[in-house]
Amino acid sequence: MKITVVGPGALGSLFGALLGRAGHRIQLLDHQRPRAALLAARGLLLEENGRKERVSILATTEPAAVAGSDLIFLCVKSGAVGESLAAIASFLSPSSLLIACQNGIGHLEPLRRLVPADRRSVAVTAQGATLIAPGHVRHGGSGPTRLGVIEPPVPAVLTQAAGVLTAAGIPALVEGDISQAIWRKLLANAAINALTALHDCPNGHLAADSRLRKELSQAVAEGAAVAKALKVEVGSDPVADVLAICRATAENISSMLQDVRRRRRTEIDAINGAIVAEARRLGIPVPVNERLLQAVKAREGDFG
Ligand code: KPL
Repeated sequence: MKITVVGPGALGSLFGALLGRAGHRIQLLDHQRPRAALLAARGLLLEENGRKERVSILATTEPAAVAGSDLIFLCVKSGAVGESLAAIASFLSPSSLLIACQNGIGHLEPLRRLVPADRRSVAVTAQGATLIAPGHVRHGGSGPTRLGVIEPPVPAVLTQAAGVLTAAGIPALVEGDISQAIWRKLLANAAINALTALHDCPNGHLAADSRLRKELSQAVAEGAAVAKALKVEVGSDPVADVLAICRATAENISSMLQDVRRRRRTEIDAINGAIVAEARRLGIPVPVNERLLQAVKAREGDFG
Protein backbone atom coordinates (compact mmCIF):
# COMPACT_ATOMS: atom_id res chain seq x y z
CA MET A 1 0.00 0.00 0.00
CA LYS A 2 1.10 3.56 -0.56
CA ILE A 3 0.84 5.18 2.84
CA THR A 4 1.40 8.80 3.84
CA VAL A 5 1.93 9.78 7.45
CA VAL A 6 1.33 13.49 8.06
CA GLY A 7 3.36 14.83 11.00
CA PRO A 8 6.60 13.20 12.23
CA GLY A 9 5.84 13.57 15.95
CA ALA A 10 5.91 10.64 18.36
CA LEU A 11 2.88 8.77 16.96
CA GLY A 12 3.57 9.63 13.31
CA SER A 13 7.17 8.44 13.64
CA LEU A 14 6.05 5.24 15.36
CA PHE A 15 3.41 4.44 12.72
CA GLY A 16 5.82 5.35 9.93
CA ALA A 17 8.58 3.14 11.33
CA LEU A 18 6.37 0.11 12.06
CA LEU A 19 4.52 0.28 8.73
CA GLY A 20 7.78 0.89 6.84
CA ARG A 21 9.41 -2.08 8.58
CA ALA A 22 6.43 -4.19 7.49
CA GLY A 23 7.31 -3.42 3.86
CA HIS A 24 4.90 -0.62 2.97
CA ARG A 25 5.95 2.37 0.90
CA ILE A 26 5.87 5.14 3.50
CA GLN A 27 6.19 8.83 2.92
CA LEU A 28 6.21 11.31 5.75
CA LEU A 29 4.77 14.75 5.11
CA ASP A 30 6.39 17.41 7.27
CA HIS A 31 5.95 21.18 7.14
CA GLN A 32 9.53 21.77 8.37
CA ARG A 33 12.02 21.63 5.51
CA PRO A 34 15.24 20.93 7.50
CA ARG A 35 13.57 18.13 9.48
CA ALA A 36 12.11 16.58 6.30
CA ALA A 37 15.60 16.64 4.76
CA LEU A 38 17.00 14.89 7.85
CA LEU A 39 14.27 12.22 7.74
CA ALA A 40 14.78 11.66 4.01
CA ALA A 41 18.51 11.22 4.52
CA ARG A 42 18.50 9.08 7.68
CA GLY A 43 15.05 7.46 7.82
CA LEU A 44 13.46 6.75 11.20
CA LEU A 45 15.23 5.25 14.20
CA LEU A 46 12.87 2.89 16.01
CA GLU A 47 13.70 1.89 19.59
CA GLU A 48 11.80 -1.11 20.84
CA ASN A 49 12.52 -3.48 23.76
CA GLY A 50 16.00 -1.98 24.15
CA ARG A 51 16.89 -2.57 20.45
CA LYS A 52 17.40 0.14 17.83
CA GLU A 53 16.56 -0.27 14.15
CA ARG A 54 16.70 2.16 11.25
CA VAL A 55 13.78 2.18 8.80
CA SER A 56 14.00 3.94 5.42
CA ILE A 57 11.11 6.18 4.45
CA LEU A 58 10.49 8.98 1.98
CA ALA A 59 9.99 12.46 3.39
CA THR A 60 8.53 15.52 1.72
CA THR A 61 7.19 18.98 2.48
CA GLU A 62 4.89 18.95 -0.59
CA PRO A 63 1.20 18.50 0.32
CA ALA A 64 0.55 17.41 -3.30
CA ALA A 65 2.56 14.26 -2.55
CA VAL A 66 -0.45 12.75 -0.73
CA ALA A 67 -2.15 12.27 -4.13
CA GLY A 68 -2.50 8.58 -4.91
CA SER A 69 -2.01 7.43 -1.31
CA ASP A 70 -4.27 4.55 -0.25
CA LEU A 71 -4.08 5.50 3.43
CA ILE A 72 -3.19 8.81 5.02
CA PHE A 73 -2.54 8.80 8.77
CA LEU A 74 -3.00 12.33 10.07
CA CYS A 75 -0.74 12.42 13.13
CA VAL A 76 -0.32 16.16 13.72
CA LYS A 77 -1.35 17.67 17.07
CA SER A 78 -5.02 18.48 17.46
CA GLY A 79 -4.45 22.25 17.14
CA ALA A 80 -2.77 21.81 13.73
CA VAL A 81 -5.49 19.63 12.15
CA GLY A 82 -7.39 22.48 10.44
CA GLU A 83 -4.25 23.87 8.82
CA SER A 84 -2.95 20.44 7.74
CA LEU A 85 -6.27 19.37 6.26
CA ALA A 86 -6.62 22.67 4.39
CA ALA A 87 -3.21 21.98 2.81
CA ILE A 88 -3.88 18.37 1.73
CA ALA A 89 -7.67 18.06 1.26
CA SER A 90 -7.66 18.94 -2.45
CA PHE A 91 -5.04 16.22 -3.14
CA LEU A 92 -7.03 13.32 -1.63
CA SER A 93 -7.89 10.86 -4.38
CA PRO A 94 -11.42 9.35 -4.43
CA SER A 95 -9.93 6.02 -3.29
CA SER A 96 -7.85 7.54 -0.45
CA LEU A 97 -8.85 7.10 3.18
CA LEU A 98 -7.65 9.63 5.73
CA ILE A 99 -7.38 8.36 9.31
CA ALA A 100 -7.22 11.14 11.92
CA CYS A 101 -5.27 9.99 14.99
CA GLN A 102 -5.60 12.87 17.48
CA ASN A 103 -6.34 12.90 21.19
CA GLY A 104 -9.47 14.71 22.35
CA ILE A 105 -12.42 15.79 20.20
CA GLY A 106 -11.19 19.12 18.78
CA HIS A 107 -10.20 17.54 15.44
CA LEU A 108 -13.67 16.23 14.61
CA GLU A 109 -15.08 19.58 13.46
CA PRO A 110 -12.30 20.41 10.92
CA LEU A 111 -12.36 16.78 9.77
CA ARG A 112 -16.11 17.01 9.04
CA ARG A 113 -15.69 20.40 7.37
CA LEU A 114 -12.68 19.72 5.17
CA VAL A 115 -12.75 16.03 4.18
CA PRO A 116 -15.57 14.35 2.21
CA ALA A 117 -17.53 11.79 4.29
CA ASP A 118 -16.39 8.77 2.26
CA ARG A 119 -12.69 9.67 2.71
CA ARG A 120 -12.53 10.38 6.45
CA SER A 121 -12.17 8.17 9.49
CA VAL A 122 -10.65 8.33 12.96
CA ALA A 123 -8.32 6.22 15.09
CA VAL A 124 -8.13 6.06 18.87
CA THR A 125 -4.86 4.45 19.79
CA ALA A 126 -3.35 3.15 22.99
CA GLN A 127 0.14 2.85 21.49
CA GLY A 128 2.82 4.35 23.72
CA ALA A 129 5.26 6.49 21.71
CA THR A 130 7.94 8.88 22.91
CA LEU A 131 9.87 11.09 20.53
CA ILE A 132 13.49 11.05 21.72
CA ALA A 133 14.74 13.39 18.95
CA PRO A 134 13.51 14.23 15.43
CA GLY A 135 13.28 10.88 13.61
CA HIS A 136 14.04 8.85 16.77
CA VAL A 137 11.04 7.23 18.43
CA ARG A 138 10.72 4.86 21.37
CA HIS A 139 7.87 2.35 21.32
CA GLY A 140 6.73 2.26 24.94
CA GLY A 141 4.01 -0.39 24.94
CA SER A 142 1.23 -1.57 22.73
CA GLY A 143 -2.53 -1.27 23.31
CA PRO A 144 -5.36 -1.59 20.77
CA THR A 145 -5.96 0.95 18.02
CA ARG A 146 -9.68 1.41 17.39
CA LEU A 147 -10.79 2.63 13.98
CA GLY A 148 -14.18 4.04 13.03
CA VAL A 149 -16.13 6.65 11.16
CA ILE A 150 -18.00 9.69 12.44
CA GLU A 151 -21.03 8.81 10.31
CA PRO A 152 -21.75 5.36 8.86
CA PRO A 153 -21.24 3.50 6.60
CA VAL A 154 -17.82 2.07 7.42
CA PRO A 155 -15.84 1.88 4.14
CA ALA A 156 -14.32 -1.51 3.28
CA VAL A 157 -10.87 0.08 3.12
CA LEU A 158 -11.07 0.78 6.88
CA THR A 159 -11.20 -2.96 7.56
CA GLN A 160 -8.22 -3.33 5.21
CA ALA A 161 -6.43 -0.56 7.17
CA ALA A 162 -7.03 -2.49 10.42
CA GLY A 163 -5.41 -5.54 8.81
CA VAL A 164 -2.44 -3.51 7.57
CA LEU A 165 -1.86 -2.01 11.03
CA THR A 166 -2.26 -5.33 12.84
CA ALA A 167 0.18 -7.07 10.51
CA ALA A 168 2.69 -4.29 11.18
CA GLY A 169 2.52 -4.84 14.97
CA ILE A 170 -0.13 -2.20 15.70
CA PRO A 171 -3.13 -4.30 16.80
CA ALA A 172 -6.21 -2.62 15.32
CA LEU A 173 -9.94 -3.25 15.09
CA VAL A 174 -12.92 -1.50 13.51
CA GLU A 175 -15.57 -0.24 15.94
CA GLY A 176 -19.23 0.23 15.00
CA ASP A 177 -19.59 3.23 17.34
CA ILE A 178 -16.25 5.02 17.64
CA SER A 179 -17.67 7.78 19.89
CA GLN A 180 -17.40 5.42 22.89
CA ALA A 181 -13.69 4.86 22.26
CA ILE A 182 -13.16 8.58 21.64
CA TRP A 183 -14.77 9.51 24.95
CA ARG A 184 -13.09 6.76 26.98
CA LYS A 185 -9.72 7.98 25.71
CA LEU A 186 -10.80 11.59 26.30
CA LEU A 187 -11.49 10.82 29.99
CA ALA A 188 -8.07 9.14 30.32
CA ASN A 189 -6.30 12.05 28.62
CA ALA A 190 -8.22 14.68 30.65
CA ALA A 191 -6.96 13.19 33.89
CA ILE A 192 -3.60 11.60 33.00
CA ASN A 193 -2.21 14.15 30.55
CA ALA A 194 -3.12 17.27 32.52
CA LEU A 195 -2.02 15.91 35.91
CA THR A 196 1.27 14.43 34.66
CA ALA A 197 2.02 17.69 32.81
CA LEU A 198 1.41 19.73 35.97
CA HIS A 199 3.24 17.39 38.34
CA ASP A 200 6.04 16.39 35.94
CA CYS A 201 5.64 12.69 36.63
CA PRO A 202 5.19 9.45 34.66
CA ASN A 203 1.66 8.05 34.33
CA GLY A 204 2.07 5.40 37.05
CA HIS A 205 2.70 8.02 39.74
CA LEU A 206 -0.93 9.18 39.51
CA ALA A 207 -2.19 5.78 40.65
CA ALA A 208 0.43 5.48 43.40
CA ASP A 209 -0.05 8.91 45.05
CA SER A 210 -3.30 9.16 47.05
CA ARG A 211 -3.76 12.92 46.56
CA LEU A 212 -3.23 12.73 42.80
CA ARG A 213 -5.40 9.61 42.59
CA LYS A 214 -8.25 11.58 44.17
CA GLU A 215 -7.84 14.44 41.71
CA LEU A 216 -7.69 11.97 38.82
CA SER A 217 -10.91 10.32 40.03
CA GLN A 218 -12.70 13.67 40.23
CA ALA A 219 -11.58 14.75 36.75
CA VAL A 220 -12.72 11.42 35.26
CA ALA A 221 -16.05 11.44 37.12
CA GLU A 222 -16.81 14.95 35.83
CA GLY A 223 -16.00 13.95 32.25
CA ALA A 224 -18.11 10.80 32.60
CA ALA A 225 -21.09 12.92 33.72
CA VAL A 226 -20.73 14.98 30.52
CA ALA A 227 -20.48 11.80 28.40
CA LYS A 228 -23.60 10.44 30.10
CA ALA A 229 -25.52 13.62 29.29
CA LEU A 230 -24.43 13.20 25.66
CA LYS A 231 -25.61 9.57 25.80
CA VAL A 232 -22.13 8.21 25.13
CA GLU A 233 -21.45 4.91 26.91
CA VAL A 234 -18.12 5.05 28.79
CA GLY A 235 -18.37 1.83 30.82
CA SER A 236 -19.52 1.08 34.36
CA ASP A 237 -16.34 2.21 36.19
CA PRO A 238 -14.44 4.79 34.14
CA VAL A 239 -12.24 5.78 37.12
CA ALA A 240 -11.03 2.17 37.50
CA ASP A 241 -10.42 2.05 33.72
CA VAL A 242 -8.25 5.18 33.82
CA LEU A 243 -6.31 3.93 36.86
CA ALA A 244 -5.70 0.70 34.93
CA ILE A 245 -4.25 2.76 32.03
CA CYS A 246 -1.96 4.57 34.52
CA ARG A 247 -0.66 1.24 35.77
CA ALA A 248 -0.36 -0.30 32.28
CA THR A 249 1.61 2.73 31.05
CA ALA A 250 3.35 3.39 34.40
CA GLU A 251 6.72 4.40 32.94
CA ASN A 252 5.25 6.38 30.03
CA ILE A 253 5.69 10.13 29.81
CA SER A 254 2.30 11.39 28.62
CA SER A 255 2.17 13.29 25.34
CA MET A 256 1.20 16.46 27.23
CA LEU A 257 4.15 16.20 29.58
CA GLN A 258 6.41 15.63 26.54
CA ASP A 259 5.00 18.88 25.09
CA VAL A 260 5.48 20.81 28.34
CA ARG A 261 9.05 19.57 28.71
CA ARG A 262 9.75 20.77 25.15
CA ARG A 263 7.96 24.07 25.93
CA ARG A 264 5.47 23.42 23.13
CA ARG A 265 1.76 24.19 22.99
CA THR A 266 -0.25 21.27 24.39
CA GLU A 267 -3.56 19.65 23.37
CA ILE A 268 -5.28 20.95 26.53
CA ASP A 269 -7.98 22.81 24.52
CA ALA A 270 -8.99 19.65 22.64
CA ILE A 271 -9.06 17.60 25.86
CA ASN A 272 -10.05 19.35 29.12
CA GLY A 273 -11.08 22.45 27.14
CA ALA A 274 -13.53 20.36 25.11
CA ILE A 275 -15.00 18.77 28.25
CA VAL A 276 -15.43 22.20 29.84
CA ALA A 277 -17.09 23.59 26.69
CA GLU A 278 -19.55 20.68 26.45
CA ALA A 279 -20.25 20.90 30.20
CA ARG A 280 -21.04 24.61 29.98
CA ARG A 281 -23.40 23.98 27.07
CA LEU A 282 -25.17 21.27 29.07
CA GLY A 283 -25.10 23.13 32.42
CA ILE A 284 -22.95 20.50 34.20
CA PRO A 285 -20.38 21.66 36.79
CA VAL A 286 -16.81 20.46 36.05
CA PRO A 287 -14.62 22.48 38.48
CA VAL A 288 -11.66 20.07 38.46
CA ASN A 289 -11.41 20.06 34.66
CA GLU A 290 -11.73 23.88 34.65
CA ARG A 291 -8.87 24.12 37.14
CA LEU A 292 -6.69 21.70 35.17
CA LEU A 293 -7.43 23.62 31.95
CA GLN A 294 -6.45 26.95 33.51
CA ALA A 295 -3.34 25.53 35.20
CA VAL A 296 -1.98 23.96 31.99
CA LYS A 297 -2.77 27.14 30.04
CA ALA A 298 -0.87 29.15 32.67
CA ARG A 299 2.08 26.77 32.22
CA GLU A 300 1.92 27.30 28.43
CA GLY A 301 1.88 31.06 29.06
CA ASP A 302 5.32 30.71 30.69
CA PHE A 303 6.75 29.39 27.39
CA GLY A 304 6.59 32.89 25.92
O1 KPL B 1 -2.75 8.86 25.36
C1 KPL B 1 -1.93 9.04 26.21
C2 KPL B 1 -1.05 10.22 26.01
O2 KPL B 1 0.02 10.30 26.61
O3 KPL B 1 -1.45 11.09 25.21
C3 KPL B 1 -1.87 8.16 27.42
C4 KPL B 1 -2.91 7.07 27.30
C5 KPL B 1 -2.17 8.97 28.65
C6 KPL B 1 -0.57 7.44 27.58
O4 KPL B 1 0.46 8.25 28.02
